[in-house]
Amino acid sequence: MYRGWMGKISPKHPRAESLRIRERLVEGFEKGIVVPEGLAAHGRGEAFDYFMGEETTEQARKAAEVAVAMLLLAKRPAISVNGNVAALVPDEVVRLADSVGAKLEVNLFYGSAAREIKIAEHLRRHGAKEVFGTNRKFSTKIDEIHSDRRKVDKRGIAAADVVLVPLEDGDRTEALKKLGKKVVTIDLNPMSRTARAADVTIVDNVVRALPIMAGIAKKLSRWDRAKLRKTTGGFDSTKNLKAMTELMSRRLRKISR
Ligand code: PTJ
Repeated sequence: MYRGWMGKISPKHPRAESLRIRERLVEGFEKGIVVPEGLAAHGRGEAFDYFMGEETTEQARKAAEVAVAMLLLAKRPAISVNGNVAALVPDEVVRLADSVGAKLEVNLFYGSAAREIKIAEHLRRHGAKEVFGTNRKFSTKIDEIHSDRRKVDKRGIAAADVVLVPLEDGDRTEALKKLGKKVVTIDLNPMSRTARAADVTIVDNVVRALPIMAGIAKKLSRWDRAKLRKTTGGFDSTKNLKAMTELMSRRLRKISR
């Protein structure tokens, strides 16, 4: 069995942090939490992160604040967790759900009952009190979604008014929006369909964005609703995404000079 390079990466290696993140995913793969396709998806994310300078931008920080305010204003917020998110940021996703009062739900593109259970157990080991998405008794379908992600929990994503879908694929955001839900995403690719369809897109790596969001949530949970509404009001997601693509192309021009 491949045992990975955990602990063998020198802190002096110029790409040590990036290599450590990869190893967390490989470990998740070994545990049956991450699918092999999740490793490829991470590679695509890494490329965009490289263009961004592997730093959280001012735009991403602003979008994260708006996203947290939106989750706090929601009546029934939910956070959707896939294999990559569970492997990369289990503590932070649990902490964010606690701070904003959101339901945590396992929802997979490559659906598998065994993996759902593994991910739910993993999240519980990282402090989650309740994880939805594994009990068939509460399972329902969103017909507009054309992947395994259509299977949702009646008490979680199905009932939610605001859903956070970090590191997402395909058509789900559009389908959730058609059902009248507000959608927040974290996606390193500002050009993806999800990034463009969401109400708020945080163009950042989940390994940076989720801890930042958990920190913001601690602060904003003390704010009154009027102040939260002021934070969400006037946010222009298209403008925010445009600023991100411009930043990436400026960096590309600089690198290729
Ligand atoms: O665990 P499952 O079955 O739900 O499957 C999860 C994956 C990620 C395999 C599935 O959702 C998938 O195939 O996703 P895509 O279509 O590859 O899209 C993932 C998006 O997330 C792409 O736009 C990537 O650029 C982006 N991405 C990848 N890694 C990160 C990321 N965004 C933020 N942080 C990352 N670490």
